[in-house]
Amino acid sequence: MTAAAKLAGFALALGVVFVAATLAGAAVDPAPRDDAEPAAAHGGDMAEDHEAPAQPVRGLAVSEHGLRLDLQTTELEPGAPSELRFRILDAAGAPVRAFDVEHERRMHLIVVRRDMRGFQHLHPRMSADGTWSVPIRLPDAGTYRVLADFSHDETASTLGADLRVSGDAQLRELPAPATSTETTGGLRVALDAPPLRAGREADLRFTVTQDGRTVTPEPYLGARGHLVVLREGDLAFLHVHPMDDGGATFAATFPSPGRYRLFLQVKVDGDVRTAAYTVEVPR
Ligand SMILES: [Cu+2]
Repeated sequence: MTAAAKLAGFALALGVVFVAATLAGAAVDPAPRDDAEPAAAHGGDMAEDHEAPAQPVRGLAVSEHGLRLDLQTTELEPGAPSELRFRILDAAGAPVRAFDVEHERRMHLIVVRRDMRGFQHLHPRMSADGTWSVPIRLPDAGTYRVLADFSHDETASTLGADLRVSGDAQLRELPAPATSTETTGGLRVALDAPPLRAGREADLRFTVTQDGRTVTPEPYLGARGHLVVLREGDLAFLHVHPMDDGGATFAATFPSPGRYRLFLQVKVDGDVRTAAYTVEVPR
């Protein structure tokens, strides 16, 4: 993302806070706020130069912006050390080899089973012919979503395709919503968020503690953490902005009511740990 886009996102977040504060100040009782359309907060001239409303979700299509994800590895054996290979093809079918750096990398790859178990965030390497590859091992059978998140010619894309791991899949329910979770290595990560509402941008703040003491995560991918948000049902990928407030805070707009799974990754003592949460956006 460009600095200008980050600033625009931040300016919009300030705008939303301002509008919400104005509504709260004007309200004699809570009813006017409940009746306010979500669009009101994003209305006006401010929203026009902001990218989020135009593309609220990504990752549902194998092709967009004239680019196509050509997943060359579509089936794996459970538990076997393997390699995942893919290319991004342009409209003429030629491999794209020029990518912009976003969050310190040219390619971010998310692999997760359809029930949102087994989350992995990988950084593949590209060979001279435009083929990306990364070692991978998927222990459990099932259908997985592969999301390639990248930017080409300053246009961000997230393309998705399915990958099968052979065997009988033991699909599981999404864990119940929670605001605190434990990672490997004994970290506790608390999620602090305002009441969520479809179509409204919300700041999601994460606080990391270890043995009751607050831990400041090390820089990871250009921020104090990296957040991936996926929607239950279609695994739509939400675009979130890290906020430059010195902590692990992200601005996210949940496009529709329903449940979402948040995967926060923080680096502590040189290790990247993942904290996952289910959140529910009410109807
Ligand atoms: Cu990444």
